[in-house]
Amino acid sequence: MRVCRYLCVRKCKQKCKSCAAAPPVPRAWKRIFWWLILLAVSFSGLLLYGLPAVRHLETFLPMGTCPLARMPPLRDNFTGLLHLWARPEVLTCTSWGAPIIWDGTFDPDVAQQEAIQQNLTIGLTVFAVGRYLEKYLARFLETAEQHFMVGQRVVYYVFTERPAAVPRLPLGPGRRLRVERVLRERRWQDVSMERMRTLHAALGGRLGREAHFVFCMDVDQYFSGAFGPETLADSVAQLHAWRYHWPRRLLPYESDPRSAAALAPGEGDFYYHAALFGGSVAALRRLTAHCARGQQQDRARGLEARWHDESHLNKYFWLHKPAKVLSPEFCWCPEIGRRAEIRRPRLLWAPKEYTLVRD
Ligand code: UD2
Repeated sequence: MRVCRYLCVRKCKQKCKSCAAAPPVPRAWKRIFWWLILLAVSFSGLLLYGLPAVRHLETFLPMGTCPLARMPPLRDNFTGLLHLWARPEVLTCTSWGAPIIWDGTFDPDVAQQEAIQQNLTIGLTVFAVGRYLEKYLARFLETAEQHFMVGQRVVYYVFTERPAAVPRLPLGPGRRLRVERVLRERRWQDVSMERMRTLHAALGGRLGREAHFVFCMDVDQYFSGAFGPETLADSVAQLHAWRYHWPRRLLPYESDPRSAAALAPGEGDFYYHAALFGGSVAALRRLTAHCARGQQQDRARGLEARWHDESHLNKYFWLHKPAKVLSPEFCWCPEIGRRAEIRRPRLLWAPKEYTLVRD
């Protein structure tokens, strides 16, 4: 009625008498109008600030508990005694008895001494093909100098199609950089998958002769904390930062039974991240041979696994269980936001800029 009177004064002026009888603006419309405003505000709020909060709910999905934590202490070749009970809020061992390494479960000094005593050389391989080189390589290597196996003998292997463009950084004592030329594949998927075949050949050559243990990493990341010999083992897999709380049936394994990477329903232990895996030279030779062969088989059948080399890696680790699993603290994505269980991230994903680096 008030609206009507207002309109009446402004528009009708002379016709005020008829206004008194005019029907009121329907209340339902007003309510719908305010609901729409509220919805629009909440939706944009959710998009801007809310999604990490919604994602945070997944931390309430339990990861399970480690039965070994209640049994006689587990020993590790590098870390000595493992304190699996030190992190009761997360899963610290696998069902096949391998440790899942979280901050607080190991003594980094013991690992450091053990590696020095064994007089090890540790390899770190990284591919920087096309625009990935300028965009990520310098930071990856600079931060590796600060945090990767500090105090150990390290040999970096950079694989690229443009060796001359690799930045020559000052390296610490006992550390060197080797650059290996590779052909540039046309599609980024092929660059990613071809790594398995190239690594297999390199491990059978100079890299395999020089190093005792090797880590293979994506270049679009950077170190942010100590990544030391506590991570070493015969075969090492990395829990995927975006998937470590998800129930198994939601994990993005390859499901096409025609693919060599396929896992049947009910198969799979965790979802492992291909941005970081490692192990002894012999174990990595087996892993890379398996994945390269699987990719080749798929190609011959006109198939490509859902997550390329990562799908084949997940199949391999289902068939051949890793001896050590690294918690997401060892390869964390800052976009996920803060999580109490991620105490000290050691390697961080750089922001993905696919439109910039992919053709
Ligand atoms: C995911 C996985 C990656 C692999 C890929 C397969 C992450 C952080 N990584 O990576 O391990 O399984 O999916 O789909 O989720 N590269 C080049 N030049 C190229 C393309 C790739 O050098 O043109 C190298 C580089 O080291 C890069 C890696 O291959 O970091 C993986 O490629 P990506 O980072 O583009 O793939 P992404 O992020 O989807």
